[in-house]
Amino acid sequence: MIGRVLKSTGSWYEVAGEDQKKYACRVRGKLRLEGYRESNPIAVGDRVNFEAEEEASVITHILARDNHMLRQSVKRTGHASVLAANIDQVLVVATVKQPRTSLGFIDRVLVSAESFRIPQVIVFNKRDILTEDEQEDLEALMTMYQYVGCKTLAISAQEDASLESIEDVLKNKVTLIIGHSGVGKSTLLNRLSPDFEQSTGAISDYSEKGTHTTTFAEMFQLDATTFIIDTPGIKEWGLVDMEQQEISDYFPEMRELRNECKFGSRCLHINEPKCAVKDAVEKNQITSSRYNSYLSMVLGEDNRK
Ligand SMILES: Nc1nc2c(ncn2[C@@H]2O[C@H](COP(=O)(O)OP(=O)(O)O)[C@@H](O)[C@H]2O)c(=O)[nH]1
Ligand SMILES: [Mg+2]
Ligand SMILES: [Zn+2]
Repeated sequence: MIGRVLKSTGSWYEVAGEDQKKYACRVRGKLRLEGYRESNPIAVGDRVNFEAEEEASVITHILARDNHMLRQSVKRTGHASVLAANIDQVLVVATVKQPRTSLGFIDRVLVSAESFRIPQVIVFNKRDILTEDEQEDLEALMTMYQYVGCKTLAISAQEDASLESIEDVLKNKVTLIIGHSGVGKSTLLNRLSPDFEQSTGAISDYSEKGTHTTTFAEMFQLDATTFIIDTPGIKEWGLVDMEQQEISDYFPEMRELRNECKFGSRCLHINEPKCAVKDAVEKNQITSSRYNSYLSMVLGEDNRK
């Protein structure tokens, strides 16, 4: 039978079969997927062939992926791992406060997704706790991200009577949710489908700090064609295997301009002469916030916050 991997704990996989039933699966021997070095490189979202059995079903093949999202495993020295496969969009859950999500973090996730050609959405949660000034700041932020082609929403997962705006965004898609702990991912999941019963609260936030808790992504099904992948425990986001020269390709507002730079695709837009990107920053056509994020990525500073 063909199924979709909902959860992986390393040795067991939870698979949703075509028959809408869930199966606990093991892997027999070593599975390989073309283009990947790891043996048993099964990720959440993978489509697999499996032999359905009462007790222990067995995954026999991993089907070719449409796409995948990589993340850096552990610290700088660690290698990259596949966070999820076959996703339609990445949804960043961010907050202006409690906790504040840095724009650097948001931009690094957007750049990663863009490098895998996966569309992005930003949802700013906890709008209920913002002062009027903070609401204005948030609107400016949303305008900035809309300008670079990102869909943005402001919600209160806790207080909004209806979450229709976000339900529309999720409908009929597989969505990978990324955000720091404490921004309200589990609260949102519980609101979207109360059967999920994800534990929420700030406590897990603190117990996770300082320890290398492994991140296990998990896929939840909202209806027959709507899936959400939650990724608990993400504290930082690093770019994986990206050449300095290619980073501006993943900033949509810079991508178009780079042909106009004197040094063309070799321009890093730092201090080269006749740089169209720097000109655009000076004219405020590219915001200094995005440009600073870009610089910190190219210079490799601060890449992991
Ligand atoms: N004020 C407010 N608090 C929220 C909202 N959404 C979540 N929270 C609270 O923020 C804390 C962290 O939420 P949780 O869903 O566990 O975040 P997660 O770590 O991203 O899964 C909890 O105490 C929630 O009750 C919201 O929209 N407004
Ligand atoms: Mg959570
Ligand atoms: Zn340039």
